[in-house]
Amino acid sequence: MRIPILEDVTRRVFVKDLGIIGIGLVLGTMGGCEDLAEKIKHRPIRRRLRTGSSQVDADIATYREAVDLMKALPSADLRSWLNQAAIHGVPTNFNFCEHGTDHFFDWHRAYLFYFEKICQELTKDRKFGLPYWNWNQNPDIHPAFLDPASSLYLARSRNSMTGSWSITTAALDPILADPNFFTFRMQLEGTPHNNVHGYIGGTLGGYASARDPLFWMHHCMIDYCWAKWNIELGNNNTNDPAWVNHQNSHFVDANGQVATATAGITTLMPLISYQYESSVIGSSPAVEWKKAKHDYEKLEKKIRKGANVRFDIKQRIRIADRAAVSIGKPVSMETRVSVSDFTRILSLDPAKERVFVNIDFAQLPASSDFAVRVFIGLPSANRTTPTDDPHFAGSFAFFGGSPAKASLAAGGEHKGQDMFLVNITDTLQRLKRNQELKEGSPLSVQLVPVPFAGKFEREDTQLLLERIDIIITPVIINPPE
Ligand SMILES: [Cu+2]
Repeated sequence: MRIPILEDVTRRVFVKDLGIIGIGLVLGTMGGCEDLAEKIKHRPIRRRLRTGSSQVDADIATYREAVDLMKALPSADLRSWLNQAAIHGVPTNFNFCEHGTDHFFDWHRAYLFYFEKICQELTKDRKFGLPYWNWNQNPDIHPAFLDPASSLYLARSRNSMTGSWSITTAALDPILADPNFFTFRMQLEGTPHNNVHGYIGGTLGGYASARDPLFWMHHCMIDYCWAKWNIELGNNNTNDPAWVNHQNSHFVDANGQVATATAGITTLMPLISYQYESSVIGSSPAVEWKKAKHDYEKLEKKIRKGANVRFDIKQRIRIADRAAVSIGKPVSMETRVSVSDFTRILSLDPAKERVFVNIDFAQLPASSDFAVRVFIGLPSANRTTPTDDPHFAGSFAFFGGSPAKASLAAGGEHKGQDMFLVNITDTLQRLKRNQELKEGSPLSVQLVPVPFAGKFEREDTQLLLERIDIIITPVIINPPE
């Protein structure tokens, strides 16, 4: 059955703005233009990984078959399992992936898109969509990935994101509620993304993580977080031409040819080439994706347009400069904030401005078997201080070590994220209500490294700080639909 109006809309819109090559690329096949609307309407569904669903069971079976087929390809075939993983990284280094940059989302979306196309081609199942691992709702790794006899298995340190390192609703809600594309990315990458890599551990915790079949389900969840934030929650991506036109490369298409995708084109992929089965993330409910022609048209237009979003810093207050601290014990840094700055921080309107601690590292630590918890105004904070303490603001973790920034500049190698944001707006409001923050007294920030396993792999690991600032950013108000 044809939907002539939808077809006209999609043809007009995409041909005009992205070019016919663009549509073919996003669909993964050129085919006849007449098929466009049908292909879009029946695009593959990426379902939430879970037990008890025959559709998900079928997706897992197809995925296992695809992994087997990729593992059986000759090493000269760029679609082989190890070649696919090598695009992301090899055991000694990250290769081409984007971490810690504004292209973290779009690079990984294109990487998943082409990987999914390879799976479809090898299994001849054009309807296959990668399932995603919603670690917030289904913290246990799906049993299909735990059977040592299965090609979906790889040794990992842990089999579940439960317990004190779970990806909680309390941690996710403020991140998903951040309408700024740039600060949203930094927090989603630094907190849930890095924590899952590091806590699950094994190969998934390091450079070669894409060799673990579960990597693709973890990154599909990161991609769904971006899609939920953008499409379900109505936030806008930046329309900065430098971002939109950025060319992501080093991918391999279904036929084994080298392929690319601009950041702009990736923003449309969930509307054209696949769709998500919606699910709950934190307090954000599952919602039905818009299917009616009028709604689809509006949505597509909005996503394509983006918004004039930048990472604006209205004010920066220095807390610490270059320093080396051991992960073995917590650090507390305090700064004397001028009365006017203090008044400003305490009286700002959280609906209009946000306050973050911005932690910038000169170099990533040599080990990453821990997360760093951030507290405000609690110099005695330590490993045992609970995360429901009123002074707790948030946490972040590291994914992959890195050479020093100077050598990166010289060699241009890729690396892990080294700049982190922790939103302290609510913590400051809470401490203000409790009358714990007083003008004229120092403002202190604590960094508390806490090992995932109860003890550190290497107690002597150093954190090399470049600087720590408190920054104030304007809240972006999304225009009403
Ligand atoms: Cu990752």
